Amino acid sequence: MTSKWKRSERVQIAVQKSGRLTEHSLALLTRCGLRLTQGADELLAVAENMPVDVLLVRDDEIPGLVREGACDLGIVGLNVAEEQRLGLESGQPAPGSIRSLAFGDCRLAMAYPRDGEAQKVSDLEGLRIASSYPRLTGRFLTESGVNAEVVPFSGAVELAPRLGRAEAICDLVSSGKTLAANQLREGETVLESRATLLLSPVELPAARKDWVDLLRRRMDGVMQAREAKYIMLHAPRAALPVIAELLPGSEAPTIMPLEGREDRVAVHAVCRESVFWETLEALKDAGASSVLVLPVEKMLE
Ligand code: PRT
Ligand code: ZN
Repeated sequence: MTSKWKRSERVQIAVQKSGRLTEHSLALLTRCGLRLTQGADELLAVAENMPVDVLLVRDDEIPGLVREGACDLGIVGLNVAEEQRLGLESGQPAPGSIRSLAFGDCRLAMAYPRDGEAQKVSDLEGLRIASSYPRLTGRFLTESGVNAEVVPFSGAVELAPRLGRAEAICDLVSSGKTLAANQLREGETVLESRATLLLSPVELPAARKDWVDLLRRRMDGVMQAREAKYIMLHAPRAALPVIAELLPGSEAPTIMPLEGREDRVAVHAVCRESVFWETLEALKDAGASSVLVLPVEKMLE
């Protein structure tokens, strides 16, 4: 496909090719306005309407690509970004983690065999901990003042204790089902993780930087709109101070008169935090009626 944009203008974004972050990452880019078409080699998706290419790679490759400037932006779990950052030599520039994205939630946590000798980090002195995140694990042990051996393990870490390779593990957990199925008990949290947006430390040509900034602003907008709700209701004029207090994370609601009703007004507000049933019930108790909660599609400030 020929393009009206110069090669040097095109922003390169690294995204996981196939895994837990893929669908959400591509959906986020689509919500930022990119119309993506997959290339024949399946390693590249090209935006038709903006100078943006999406490189589809293994998640472990993403921090390196962004660090070296082969990609300007990358979307990867904070766990992967932090593990690799700890492996850099001092003074080596790391990609900046510039925004937390609202998906890929998990935690890197210690886990102990239910019937094992170690049940907490202080029991691990002189013992072995298997992990695919040896640097984060090592840092946690050091910070906990424990001298123990970290056994690097790639894949199926939860089997390490049964294989006699370690007395505890440090692994990613989301629901905890995998730990439970392997008779492991979750212990201390080493890192709370979610998908994060990485920015290259390599300086960008001006034209490309403008597009990177535009994408960053749109991602901010998508993230804000995700939680935001538009609330409409009718309320007694006298209850307005109480109602305004109850609207979560909203500034200056719009107040409008209701035809033929001196005592009641219409209130419209954007709420930036989750609106729970409890909030709606409290609004009703304060005299509100005809309460409507609508999703917000886009936000630009
Ligand atoms: O092929 P590639 O190298 O790109 O992918 P990958 O296999 O290394 O990564 P992938 O797709 O499994 O995960 C990508 C990212 O998703 C991780 O780096 C985390 O940031 C995030 N994430 C979120 C998770 C989980 N949740 C998760 N539950 N990554 C892995 N898991 C594992 C967990 O360790 C357990 O083994 O999934 C299993 C199920 O978890 P439970 O707790 O629900 O049982
Ligand atoms: Zn990986």
